[in-house]
Amino acid sequence: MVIKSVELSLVCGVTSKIPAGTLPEFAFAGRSNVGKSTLINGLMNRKALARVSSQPGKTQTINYYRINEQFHLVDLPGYGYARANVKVKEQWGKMIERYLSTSAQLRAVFLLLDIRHEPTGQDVMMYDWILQAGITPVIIATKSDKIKRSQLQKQVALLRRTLREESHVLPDKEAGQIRIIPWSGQTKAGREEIYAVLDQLLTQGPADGTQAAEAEESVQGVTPDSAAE
Ligand SMILES: Nc1nc2c(ncn2[C@@H]2O[C@H](COP(=O)(O)OP(=O)(O)OP(=O)(O)O)[C@@H](O)[C@H]2O)c(=O)[nH]1
Ligand SMILES: [Mg+2]
Repeated sequence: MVIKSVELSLVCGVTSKIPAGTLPEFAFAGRSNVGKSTLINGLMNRKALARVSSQPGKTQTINYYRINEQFHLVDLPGYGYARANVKVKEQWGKMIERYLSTSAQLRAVFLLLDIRHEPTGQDVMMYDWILQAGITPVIIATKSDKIKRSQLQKQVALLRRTLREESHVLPDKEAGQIRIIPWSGQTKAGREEIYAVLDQLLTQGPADGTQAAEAEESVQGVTPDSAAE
């Protein structure tokens, strides 16, 4: 994938209507501070178009970035921000649910998990929401530069195992196929693999059950065996 143009095309507030849109969308979900905005900047080759902050809870709107006049990367607000009040948390849940259920152009959701930590209950809940919406979830294991290379395989296995064991929705037969791509915002390791997923889903047309299943088989994710390479 070659990035020719990027622009922030739309900012959607908590209470606003989710726009219908015409371009394919790829959304980025995950805990506050997990690195969603950093990943979007990395994919766009921009240092700071998406706001990055050491303060959690920075992105509290749904931000649409238009790439190559061809598709949107959608930065979703992070969850698990302890200092957010109850009302904000409630609004957040409604907004994400509304986005997942009404966005006709959504091709995949990248769920970001910190490679260093076991996924939380909220992470698993988010994973289940994505599955229930009939959308392909792709796990991005962020901050891979913060662990030793020798720990990579073990941590990827921990993420996979927790999702498999804790998910209430994941069908058994698919449990071994959870696609996990380690990524570093510092070294950009993993970027080509993420571009390959985007390319693949863009050429496939709108996601329905069958196409998602085919994508699952044909896109190479990191399996426990290949993670150590
Ligand atoms: N070392 C390292 N730091 C990262 C990486 N990704 C993000 N960070 C840092 O983690 C912090 C949070 O990153 P953001 O991209 O703002 O996280 P976010 O998920 O968008 O957070 P919210 O907008 O609050 O939901 C920043 O200090 C980033 O520099 C990574 O891959 N490696
Ligand atoms: Mg952000």
